[in-house]
Amino acid sequence: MLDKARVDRVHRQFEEAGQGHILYFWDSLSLAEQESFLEQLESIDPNVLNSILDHAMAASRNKSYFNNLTPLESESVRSVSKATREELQTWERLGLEAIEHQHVAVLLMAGGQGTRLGSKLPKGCFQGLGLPSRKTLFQIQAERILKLQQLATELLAKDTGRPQPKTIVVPWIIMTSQATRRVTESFLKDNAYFGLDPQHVIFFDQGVIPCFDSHGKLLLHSKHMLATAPNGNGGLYWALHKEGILDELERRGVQYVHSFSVDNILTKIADPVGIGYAIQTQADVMAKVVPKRMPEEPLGVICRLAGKIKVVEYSELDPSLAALQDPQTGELVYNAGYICNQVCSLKFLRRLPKILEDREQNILTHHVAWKKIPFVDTNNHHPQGAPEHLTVPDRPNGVKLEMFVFDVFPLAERFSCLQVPRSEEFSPVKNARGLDSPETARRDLEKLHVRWIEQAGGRVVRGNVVQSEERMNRTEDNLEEEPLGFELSPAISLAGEGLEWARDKKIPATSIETLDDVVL
Ligand code: UD2
Repeated sequence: MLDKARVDRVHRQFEEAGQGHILYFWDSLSLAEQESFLEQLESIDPNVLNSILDHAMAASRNKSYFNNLTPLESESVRSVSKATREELQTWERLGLEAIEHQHVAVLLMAGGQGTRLGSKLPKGCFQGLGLPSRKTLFQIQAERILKLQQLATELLAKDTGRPQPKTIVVPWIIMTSQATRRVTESFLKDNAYFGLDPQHVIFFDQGVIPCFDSHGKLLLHSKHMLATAPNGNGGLYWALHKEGILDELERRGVQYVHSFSVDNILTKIADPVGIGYAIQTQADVMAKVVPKRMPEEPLGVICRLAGKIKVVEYSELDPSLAALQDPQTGELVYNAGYICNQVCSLKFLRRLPKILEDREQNILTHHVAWKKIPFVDTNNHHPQGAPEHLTVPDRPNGVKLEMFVFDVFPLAERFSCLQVPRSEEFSPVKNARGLDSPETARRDLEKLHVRWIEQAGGRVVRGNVVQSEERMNRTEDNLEEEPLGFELSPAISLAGEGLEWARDKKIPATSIETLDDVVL
């Protein structure tokens, strides 16, 4: 029997907040259902939720801030391709030293549902990338971390003159959501973490937030459960604190956290150059950017709002601003395309929960995403009636509220920005076909690997035909029908290093896992 006063309190709270409809089925629920529903409701303050929704709706309608938006001035963006060799070496050295001292952790944001790809699995486990190696995004990332640890350990041996120093660890922190946790964890476990030590693979869950219908009413997912959704990748900061991850990182001596999205096949994980640049600029946050390919490209743009750093998400940027061109260069004015890849100092991450707690600051205003949200329609049910029927809408019927990972950037005391070559660092898997799809990601990875071989003085051949990068560019349109099938495992090379063996050699266009695969 549930405590009546407790039940009454919760019921009253929701009714007074105008959300009493969610209790429509209450009397028909079993005791266990009532108990679990009550627990869910007690974890929520409906007044706070209403006000989050109101703020988010008001913010989504407010376009006046566009008048005060200015592009990020070019002096504020350093470019890897324009940096001198000395600068690159300095940044790389600083980054490698931080990794050697185990000051670096990597954080994968893997709480998103990846619906655009048309797969129910978390993106990291998606089997349809079609790479010659048949690897998934999770496997590629794990193998890159493994290789990085190996390279850093070798470097430490060289630096200290000790042949067998301790193994350098780069902890892999994985943020999941209710939607992705179970499958992600068991996928990695079933695959023995692709060689990584599970002690250093740390999972934590971001929060969820209830969904609303178009009239601001909470939606039910069942008779005794609210419909909820992950609270956006900006849920990261609060969850890092609440789940004890910041303490764990501190305990491990971590000072810099490289965070990135799950779907970019070219992510340079814990890239020493990027980390070194963040260290040299003493940045709380260092974000990587690429010039946007076209106004509609789905990248946030880093710009300034009344002088402060601001990232405007692609879905929110006024199309006329997105299309503005510099008449002299023909380049887009809002061109600093955010690629969901940043290094944050642990000090900054530690400061955030306190700031975020202070609601007055209203920093992480939620963003509104209209979605098709399955729901139990109280209008079509008798409260005591048959088991519920989930209505699956065929058009957006409600809103999910999301926080964005970059909305804390204005809180950084020092912010820096590094423009990176797209061909080396950015090719996301977003859609099932066309742009930003498995085909384009596969092609971009192949092109990069062919280029590495060529830079090392070798040639990739299929049959007797040389597959130079130049040729691949020429035949870009045919690549979909005719994949080359060339791929280098991270175990062979992480960023083009260690390929001296390829000099003056013809390398077969296959997946190369070990040097035994190459008949030299
Ligand atoms: C993200 C960026 C966009 C651009 C683009 C590049 C945000 C808000 N937008 O847009 O500006 O950089 O990527 O590809 O970052 N995720 C979670 N929990 C959530 C939602 C998302 O962990 O609740 C993860 C998701 O698994 C992915 C990353 O965050 O790894 C980005 O999410 P997305 O793929 O939905 O974002 P997208 O492509 O709209």
